[in-house]
Amino acid sequence: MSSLLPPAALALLLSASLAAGNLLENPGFEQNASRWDFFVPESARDHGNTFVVVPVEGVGGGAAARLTSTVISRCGLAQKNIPVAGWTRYRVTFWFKADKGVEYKNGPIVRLNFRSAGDESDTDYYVGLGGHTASDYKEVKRPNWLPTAWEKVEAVVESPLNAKALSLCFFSWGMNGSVYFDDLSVEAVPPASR
Ligand SMILES: [Ca+2]
Repeated sequence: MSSLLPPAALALLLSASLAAGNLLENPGFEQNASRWDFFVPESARDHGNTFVVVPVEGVGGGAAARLTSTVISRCGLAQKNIPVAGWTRYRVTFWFKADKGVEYKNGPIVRLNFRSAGDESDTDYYVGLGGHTASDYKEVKRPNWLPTAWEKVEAVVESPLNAKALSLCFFSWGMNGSVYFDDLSVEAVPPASR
């Protein structure tokens, strides 16, 4: 018994899935922590930061990621070295909520780091609540409050001309308490919709 597709059809499916759609793997934490790196900066190593996947609190009821700090701190969830094209617009999306009473200096921030071929330096974008985007995290607008129900955040950024790889980190940035992320996404914006 064989339900396998012929190789040509499989290749077509694979190229179609690479060309469009979400570039992140396990974007909704339904495969637990698979593919996600928990990043804690050196300066935050003793802040009691934790990452767990909670099974029932996600957008629409599935799993979600919970990041917890015990003081104002920074930590995040990363996927690295995703192949990308140059001079292309990418839409980054995430859903976020916080426990009531979370203390914060910054908020949820996703950092997109584009690496370029050759001697070009890296290009970073920082996206916060409301889709506020800046090239420095200090310039991302501090939110007036943190949502305690799921809120969708999205922004579109353009890759540098020579971009070849993208690394993303979804941060709890300058927060004390538990916050949640789910349904994370980065996808190329089709040129037709420019
Ligand atoms: Ca989920």
